[in-house]
Order: sequence, then structure tokens, then C-alpha cells
Amino acid sequence: MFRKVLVANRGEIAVRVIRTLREMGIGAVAVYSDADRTALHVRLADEAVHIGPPLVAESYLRADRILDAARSAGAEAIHPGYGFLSENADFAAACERAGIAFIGPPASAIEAMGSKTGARARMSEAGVPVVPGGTARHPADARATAARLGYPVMVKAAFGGGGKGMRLVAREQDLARSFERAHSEAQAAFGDGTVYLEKAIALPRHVEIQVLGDKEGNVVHLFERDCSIQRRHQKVVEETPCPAADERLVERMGEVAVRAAKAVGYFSAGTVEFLLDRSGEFYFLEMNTRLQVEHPITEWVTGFDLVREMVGVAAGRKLGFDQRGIRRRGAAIECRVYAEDPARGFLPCPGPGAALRAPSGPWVRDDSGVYAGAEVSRYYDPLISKLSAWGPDRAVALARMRRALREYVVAGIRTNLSFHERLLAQPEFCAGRYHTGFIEAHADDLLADRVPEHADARDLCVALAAALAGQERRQRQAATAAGDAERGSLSPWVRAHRMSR
Ligand code: MV4
Repeated sequence: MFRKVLVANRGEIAVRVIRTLREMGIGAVAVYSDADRTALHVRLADEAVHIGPPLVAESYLRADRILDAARSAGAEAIHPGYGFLSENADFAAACERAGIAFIGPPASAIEAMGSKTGARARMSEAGVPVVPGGTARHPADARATAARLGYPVMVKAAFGGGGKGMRLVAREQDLARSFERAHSEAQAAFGDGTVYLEKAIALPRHVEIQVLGDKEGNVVHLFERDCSIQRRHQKVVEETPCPAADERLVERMGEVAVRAAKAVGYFSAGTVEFLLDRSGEFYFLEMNTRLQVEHPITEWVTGFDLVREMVGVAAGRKLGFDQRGIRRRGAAIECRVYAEDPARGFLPCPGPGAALRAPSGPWVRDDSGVYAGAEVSRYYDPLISKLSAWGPDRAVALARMRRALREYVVAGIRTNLSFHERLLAQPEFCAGRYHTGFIEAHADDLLADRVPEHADARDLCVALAAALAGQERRQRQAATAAGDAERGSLSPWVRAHRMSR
């Protein structure tokens, strides 16, 4: 097993990975930009290496600096988290060339799934259902393909993501314009203007299957996640099981996802995304060749630690179980807590958070990358934390989430906490009847302005006191950094308590 691993990420996911490394007895090396000098992931790691200025292009996206950091720290492997370099095939290959294990899939699998058109062809060959579609090399080609498919159609960028370069086209007379717009948007955003067409699925659900494979070709699935609650192509709430899928459907999707992974020689953790239409048909959308933001809900219902499995596989271990060894228990839901204003189009609202008190208690988990008094930086994704809850069934999981949301205190920055509370009170959502257009369709229910947060004056005092204490502690630590390092940076009170035991 590795003795030391570098975590090439920041925020909550760096914290998440470091925690498992600690549990496995593996040394954790953090990297940080100027904006993250005092970040939580830096504090929790055993050591930390500075990699540049705040801009991601000059720090977290710099493969060369991250490899240098790994070499200088003597790390034997790199966990990329999600985003940044996690789905960069060149980076994965560069790690292996440098003799540093990439804790993720093989570069060839990242590459194979990187092109949507390439992936569609590979998947079709492997017997994975894909949305009926075809080429759109030029406007006349697009017209011919659309006529064959029937309207409405989607124009999509071959190397796209996040809905960029994507257009819904209802009628032939709109096709040429949408083609041109999608083409130039894709060229500008991805450096490749290639687009293609798919038949549009009306109000689909986004359902994805978690897979896990080892280097001997064993692949299993860990059930599904329904990620249909999105805004601007970004997920905000995820749950498992999918309320619209019965056991038989999940079994079929699981088998197909395993087939998809095997077709590209996949190992490590990955996710196969599907669109599920209202008749219960499902179609391959894309494969995410990384650990996903929403992995905690799968951990809740299966009992696995996905990061631990990824590390084991990267070190050459075989999966210690087969498909029959994986059972699902109960239901789980995750709410992404963002520093943003839902009433203003979910506008990011970064800034110094005065106070933060995360909920806890039975069957609630908070994956946070910040601490009281820390800043949500304007340079990065404004995710404050991922709040997740488990229950023996969906109703109990939802009740626990409502309870946890009420307990959450964030002062000083705007958050989407009350959006989550409204969503979890919305009758259609509570009944499990939703789709990828749900937030837009129910904007009146979900975005209505409602001033009072649950934080009362006492909550705020408690939270502010914690924030101030955190600030004092940081100042003290800065003053005595060397001494703290020797003593393991425990506060005097905690140290005295430990010695008395
Ligand atoms: C679609 C679709 C309907 N039909 N493709 C949006 C982002 C990209 N990853 C795929 N997307 C979609 N592709 C066909 N043929 C509807 C969407 C879509 C969507 C998909 C998943 C989650 C949220 C979404 C929101 C709007 C549209």
C-alpha cells in the first residue's frame, strides 16, 4: 500500500480524500494556491505544498507544478478528486510516466469517454443503448439527420459539457441557426466546434449508476442516483434510490453500466449517466471517469468508502467482493449548500463567512471544505458543503434532511439553504415526481422570497463565538507554527485532556 498520497484538489473533496487517507494510515500531502493558505484541506493534511497564485490556470490546473509537488514530497500516488485535472487523460498518463500512481481510471478510458461521439460509437458497439442520433457536419447534413430522427432534436457539442454548445430544436426552420450557434459556442468553449444531433427526450430524468472496477477486469455497480434536480446544468440535490425506478429497471441499468465500463477497460470508481424517459426507457448519456460530487449517498446506502476502494485499486488490490456482495439498504439524499442567491438566478455569492455551524446528529453527514470564519473564495466553486442524510426509507431520509437543514447556520453569506427547505416541502418533490426541468417548472414555489432563516439571535451568537475563536486560534497558530507542528497542533486544553487519560 502507498505510504504517502498527494491530493491534487481543494475544498470539501480534498478534505474528504484526506480523511480516508488518514483512516488508512497513509500520509496526506495537500496542495494550495495563495487563496487557500489557511484552507481546511491544508490544515487537515500532514504536509502541504504551495503551487501558485489563486487562478486555477496557474495553480490547481498546473499538471507540471502538481507533479513537482508530488516528487518533492515523495508521494507515490495522486488522487485528483473531481474537476481540475481529474478527467485529463494527459495528466493521468504523465503521472504514470513519472512513476506516480494516478488514483483513477486508465488514461485510455478517460480518453475513450472524452469525446461524446466517440463514446456513443463505442457504447453502441458494446450493446449499450444510446439516444438515436447522427452527424451534423454541416447545415445540410444536420437537416438530413434531423429529418430521419424526427423533431424535436438536440444539437450537442462533441467535446461539450455543462450544457454548453447544446440547443433544443423544435422545428426545421430553426435548425440552421441553432447549428451555427452551437458550433461557434463549442469552438469558443472547447476549442473544437464539432456538433452532432440526438433525438430530444422530453422531460427526462437524469439517473446515473456508480461503478467500481479493479485492474484485473472485475467491475461491479453500486446502484443508481437520481440527479434530476439541477439548475443551469449543475446538480443541487441527489438521491438514491431513484423514486421512478423499480428493482428490475435498476438491475438492467446496472448491467448496462458494467458493460459500458468493461468496454473501455475501466478500473477505479466511475459513473455511467443515463437519461430515463417517461416510458421507462433509458439511454447512455456519458461516462464520468472520476469520483463524483454526490458519491456520499451511494456510501450511505451501500456501506462502502469509495475513496478507500479507489486507493486500493490504484495500489493493485483486487476488489474484495462481487456483485452479490453488494446490498443496498434504505435511502439517502444529498443537498449541496452553495454560497449563492437562488432569487437572483443562483448568482454565486462568495465572501468571508462570519459563522458556520453544520448540523450533525443521527444519520446526518456534512462534507464541508470550510470552517467557521473561513472565506468562500471568489476564485473557486462556491460550494460550502454537501449535506447528506440516510433513512430506512425515503420518507425518513427526507425528514432527517429537513431537520438537518433547520439546524444549519451560515452567517455573513447568502446561501441556498432556504431553497432546499422549500424543495423538501414541495408536494411533487415529496411524491418523487420530478424531472430535469423541475426547478424551472416550479420556480414560483421554490424561489419565492422568504426572509427569515431559521437562525435566531442565539444561534448567531453561538456561531459568531465559534468564528471568533477560530480566528484567534489561527492567529495563535501563525505565531507558533513551528512549535505547533512538533506538538501536532492540538490546543493546550485538548493536549492536557489527552495526557490526563
Ligand atoms: C439531452 C436531453 C434530452 N434529450 N439529450 C443536458 C446536459 C448534458 N449533459 C445532456 N443534457 C441533456 N441531454 C437528449 N437527447 C436533456 C438534457 C438536459 C439535462 C440532462 C441531464 C440533467 C439535466 C438536464 C437539464 C436540461 C436538459
